[in-house]
Amino acid sequence: MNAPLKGLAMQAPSYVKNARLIAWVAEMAALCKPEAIHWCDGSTEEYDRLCQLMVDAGTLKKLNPVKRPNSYLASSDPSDVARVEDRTFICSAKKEDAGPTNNWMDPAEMRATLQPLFDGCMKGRTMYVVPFSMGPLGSPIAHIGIELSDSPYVAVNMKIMTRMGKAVYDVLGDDGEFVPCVHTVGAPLAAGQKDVAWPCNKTKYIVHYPETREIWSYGSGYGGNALLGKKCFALRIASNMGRDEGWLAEHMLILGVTNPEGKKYHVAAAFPSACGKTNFAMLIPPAGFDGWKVTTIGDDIAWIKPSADGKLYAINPEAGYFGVAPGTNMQTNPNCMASLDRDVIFTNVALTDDGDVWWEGMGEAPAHAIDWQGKDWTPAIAKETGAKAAHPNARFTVAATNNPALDEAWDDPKGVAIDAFIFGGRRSTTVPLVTEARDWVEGVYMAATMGSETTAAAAGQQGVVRRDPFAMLPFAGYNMSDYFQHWLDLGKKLAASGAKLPKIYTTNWFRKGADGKFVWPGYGENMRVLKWMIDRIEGKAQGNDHVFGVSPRYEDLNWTGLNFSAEQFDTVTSIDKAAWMAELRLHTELFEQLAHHLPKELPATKAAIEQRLAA
Ligand code: O2Y
Ligand code: MN
Repeated sequence: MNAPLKGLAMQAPSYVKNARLIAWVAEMAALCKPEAIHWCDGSTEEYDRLCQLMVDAGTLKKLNPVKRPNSYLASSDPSDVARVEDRTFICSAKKEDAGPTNNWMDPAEMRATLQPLFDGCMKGRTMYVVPFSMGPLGSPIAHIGIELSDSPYVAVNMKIMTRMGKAVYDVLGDDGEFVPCVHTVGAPLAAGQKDVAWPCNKTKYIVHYPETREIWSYGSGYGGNALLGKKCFALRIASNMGRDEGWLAEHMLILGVTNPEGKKYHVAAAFPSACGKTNFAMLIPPAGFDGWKVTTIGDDIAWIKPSADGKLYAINPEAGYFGVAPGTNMQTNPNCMASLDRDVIFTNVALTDDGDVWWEGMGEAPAHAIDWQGKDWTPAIAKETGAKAAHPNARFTVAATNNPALDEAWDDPKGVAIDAFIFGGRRSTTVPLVTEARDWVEGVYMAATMGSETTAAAAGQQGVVRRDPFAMLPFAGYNMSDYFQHWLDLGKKLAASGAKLPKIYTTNWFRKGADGKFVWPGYGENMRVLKWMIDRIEGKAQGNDHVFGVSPRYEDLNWTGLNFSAEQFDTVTSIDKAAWMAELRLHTELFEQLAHHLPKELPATKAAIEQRLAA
């Protein structure tokens, strides 16, 4: 490992040969004025040393090595616990290119705003130079980024979340391309000033310059705000790259599904945040599905490129999972729980008295714990005050290789051929359990209009629906209507080349009954829906052709091992004409908001649905 370079000694290690990179690091060091520069090599020794440094600084606690080997707990500042969408900016040259769903600022104005904030922002701290590959090293679908950060928490999380380290420089070579990502917690230290456990700044900026493919992040040390390979690069910047170069950067998990005949399929699925995406990514088929196997390629993001054979090949650009802990347990997600046995960084969960972790929904509560804010927590305190032991957005960072259901092709540089796309919303009414689009345009319509309810719905009523097209609302790095157009163009291009396009499905696991309770059991039982999709791809399953697609009838699903009546099935699949008329009026509102460059195919599809509904 390289010892931190004291002062502004700028020499890069001899294996770093990229002139643009060396010049950029020098420029950023001159601006941010760190006390030292550390070029990360990605070694285990480096990881251990940085973790120890954070233990000494009070940022991390080492967990009981018997209960949770090689694992740590970080507790963030209470003001720095989630992505900050209102402080996230797409600074394209033209406002219309960011579109109405993104915060925009003129790039020159933003640069002028950030310049004084970044000037001296790393004083008293080490600047870590973090080289990472999004995707298998050297894959034709992968891209390289370099993150400069004054947070050792970022450096160690990036080692888990990406292919991070020295080998990246071999791929980068003398003149390879990389996405420059600068991150600071925005808390310079004056000489002799004592640091805090979780430095951050009240002022936050998460800034993307799509034309120059740059990311600048100020003021937060948490998750998607600070681990810039994830939402910032792999979605916001990469969606711009994909539009310009003819590929897709999507907020999608990727699964391998093998049927009892041994035939393997791959599906990519988009769900808005907090819709059980990690559970679906690690689904275990229920009893009665002997011979079916589900394996994980990715849990959050997919990069998908058309290949010469006319198929769409997908990779998971990430190498780890940054998942939500609360609600995860041996019933909801056994594979995830097994992944968390060791080598984990937990953030904002509770610390038990025996040096392990606990969160709401994990299982039996401990008699006492230290909550995520460092306070005493007991079930009695929780009952009295409502205090949570873990923050609802508490996270784990863990390597994909910890997942017992990891797909053997998860690291294959050529990726896996996608057979189906799934778009899943969270709706208590209206949207059926599953619907297959009859063609690509109908599928794009389903994805463009998907939504999630933000407030708890009263029995039989729906809450406020937040439209989240393609589950990309916070992550599309350009105008959403241009993004729809890109999907339509890609479909047209593939069809013109004679390719068989992946099927497109929309799902909704969240319909409620008159009692206000979820009707569909979800979790592993979603396999029943997945099987229907695979059978449809094979031409083996039937369905009911209706106003906006094809859905299974009761007899089209396999019910072995589940007591789920035809009446219950009707509750999760019925299509209510009045509710759909109202739903389509909401689609009109969405299309009005996205009117600039809205592809004509979308209102035309809506009109066709309206006609069928009226007939
Ligand atoms: O709150 C954060 O910073 C993380 S958000 C996140 C993390 C992992 C996967 N998905 C998400 C998301 O918001 O979609
Ligand atoms: Mn996500």
